[in-house]
Amino acid sequence: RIIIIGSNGQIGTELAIALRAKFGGKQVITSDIREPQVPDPSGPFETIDVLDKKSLHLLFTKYRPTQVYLLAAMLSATGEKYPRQAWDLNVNGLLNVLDLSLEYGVSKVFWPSSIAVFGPHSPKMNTPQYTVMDPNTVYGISKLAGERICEYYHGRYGLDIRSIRYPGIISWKAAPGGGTTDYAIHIFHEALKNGTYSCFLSADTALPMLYMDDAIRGTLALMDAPADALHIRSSYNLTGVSFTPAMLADEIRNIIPEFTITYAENDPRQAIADTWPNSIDDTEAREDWDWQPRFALTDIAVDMITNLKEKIHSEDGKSI
Ligand code: VAH
Repeated sequence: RIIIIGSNGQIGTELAIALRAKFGGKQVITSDIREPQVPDPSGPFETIDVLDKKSLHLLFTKYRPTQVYLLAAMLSATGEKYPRQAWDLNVNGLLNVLDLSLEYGVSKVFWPSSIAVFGPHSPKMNTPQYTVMDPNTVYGISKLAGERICEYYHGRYGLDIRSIRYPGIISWKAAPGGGTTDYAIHIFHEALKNGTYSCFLSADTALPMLYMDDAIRGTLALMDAPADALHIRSSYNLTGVSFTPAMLADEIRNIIPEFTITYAENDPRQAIADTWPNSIDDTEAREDWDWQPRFALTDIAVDMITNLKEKIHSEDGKSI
């Protein structure tokens, strides 16, 4: 059985869908700090606080998982508002899950890191797997610490923990939660509803991004890879495509010609984005487990608008 901790989040929601499709609903236990807005009757859900080790113990005893996916975290922008809570959730939540995974003999664990582990002195273009890393957000610091902890638990205790440094993830099924890259999601909602978007990052802020379909496929490919093929036990660089808000606006205008964009000044998320890479070198993922992105920027824009149009239409019941 598989347990997903943090299954209500942007990535957790879609990992649950993919893992239930692959292994069967009842084999995948979803869990989060509160009930999901839309329950999924195909499999069990448990309310869990990953910082409450006692209740986590009960969860592992009840289901005796063979795999655990830990997606519970506080992202970059929210983490700067609540730094101690972000450190506590992102680091102690991980330690709780690693300790229990060892205790219960879990065969594989997945934990997401982020390109936020790079900082102002990391190379900006084609940032390599190994380089200077001086993150200056609590989120980035906690993810860098988490990577060191994962590599330690693998090296010292033999825990088969696998990790990906996700870039900004773009999706339409579940809302993102407090990220700096979330402009690339909000822009589609605003384009469809209001025909205009006030972007909190500047027009030329290039960031590495990944479409959710690619992120899920890549995550499952990593988890399916033979252990001896994996040479990285901190966290794998991974990316799909890099673009700026101006480039994304152009793509949207190709589909919605009347779309306009404006740029807000002095948003705190600009200072965070300015410390992150413009693009990522994911050679090791390509070599070790055949990673290959499929969604280019045009594909992302088409897929987002097609699906969001449908979603907004079915939710509002009115044509747009
Ligand atoms: C964030 N979406 O913006 C996350 C991600 C690289 C960005 O870590 O915080």
